[in-house]
Amino acid sequence: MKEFVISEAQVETAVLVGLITQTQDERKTNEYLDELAFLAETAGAVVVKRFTQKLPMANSVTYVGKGKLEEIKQYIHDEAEEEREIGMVIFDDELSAKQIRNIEAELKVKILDRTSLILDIFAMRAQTANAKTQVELAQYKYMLPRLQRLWTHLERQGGGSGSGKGGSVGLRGPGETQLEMDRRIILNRMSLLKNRLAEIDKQKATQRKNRGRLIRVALVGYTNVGKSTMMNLLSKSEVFAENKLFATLDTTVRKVIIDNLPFLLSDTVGFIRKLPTDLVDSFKSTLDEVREADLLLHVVDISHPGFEEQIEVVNKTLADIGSGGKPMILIFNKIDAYTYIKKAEDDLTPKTKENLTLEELMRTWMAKMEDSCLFVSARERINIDELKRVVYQKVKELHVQKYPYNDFLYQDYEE
Ligand SMILES: Nc1nc2c(ncn2[C@@H]2O[C@H](COP(=O)(O)OP(=O)(O)OP(=O)(O)O)[C@@H](O)[C@H]2O)c(=O)[nH]1
Ligand SMILES: [Mg+2]
Repeated sequence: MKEFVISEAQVETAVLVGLITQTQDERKTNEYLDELAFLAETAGAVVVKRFTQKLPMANSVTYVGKGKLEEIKQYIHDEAEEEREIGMVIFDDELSAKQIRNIEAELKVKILDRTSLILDIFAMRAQTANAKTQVELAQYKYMLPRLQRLWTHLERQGGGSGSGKGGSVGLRGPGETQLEMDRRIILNRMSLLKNRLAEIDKQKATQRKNRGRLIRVALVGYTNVGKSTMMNLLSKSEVFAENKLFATLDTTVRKVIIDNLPFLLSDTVGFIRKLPTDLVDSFKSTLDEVREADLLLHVVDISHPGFEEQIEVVNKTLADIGSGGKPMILIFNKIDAYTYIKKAEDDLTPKTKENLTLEELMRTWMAKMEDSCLFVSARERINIDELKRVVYQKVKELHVQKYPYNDFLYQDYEE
């Protein structure tokens, strides 16, 4: 039964590469690379080194400049000398087929970009038929424009004559045939997957219709902010929550009752920056729950230094899927973990956001959002009664608007 014994899991080592550009300063790049490292860890890799380069924009041939690529190559070589193998190099932005091909030829290790890394995690996390089908479709979507690269690779192994530009001319004929075949196989598979998803969509739509006249509330937010923890807290259910990115991939719906008011609450996939719209599209049926919700609970991790940008990313993604104008309550979670840098009394330079106390931050946001924002800790159960009260009020309001003749639920609450 040897094959069933999982051997000492082999940890893959990874190197990260990011750019500092006109639109992305050094602080931002470092934050993005922190997130990329977290993604890599979630996928099971260990990050051993980061490379950054200042460029006006990404180099269309090799992403980084020639010198930087040489530096990375040298590093991989030196590590190999020390018997430390670098398993992969991960780039923070989506790479084109051409870039991947050129970089791979130079570095000779596995090349990943942010998108393929996220897809890898999605594939690892997918549990339900729905999630699995969506991930597979997204993987093919990613692969299709990069097919040529796979083919070139095969041809190289097959010992195609010549190298570089000279070789590719003579190889054009068989290459295109092979490429066409691969393309057709993939396109067929994609249409099969799309049909399957349409079928699942239909089932889900029927399920949703049968749910009756209840207000639908959806938890949304950046990945790892605590949506599932909050779902568990409100619905007393057991949804998988973990300190990893994309712990949740499919949508869970629970009937929740606060006092005597029942409503439906859904927990769904978290959002992340630099996620290609194509990928978001693949999650259409998962996100239908958000699209059809009456109220959004937008959960924010206030202990994360980049939480304001995360709010923007979520709002933008919501607008992209056509859910921009929905009633929303902003829930700042993890207040137990909030930290700030205290300024010295005699320091007269203006306070930056790193210097704000939780109270100051709360005041700023409350002024901006009026009564639709809250500060809680789902894990430490701070302010949860307040959360329930606010959600109750809002759901009740929406319920009376939407189902005016169906207000029997509130009998106990008639004053
Ligand atoms: N300190 C602190 N940690 C929290 C709090 N709420 C959740 N967490 C932790 O944050 C991590 C992520 O929580 P999840 O509930 O899985 O987050 P999620 O938003 O569902 O994440 P994805 O499904 O991966 O997008 C877990 O380790 C939780 O224990 C909180 O109020 N305070
Ligand atoms: Mg979750």
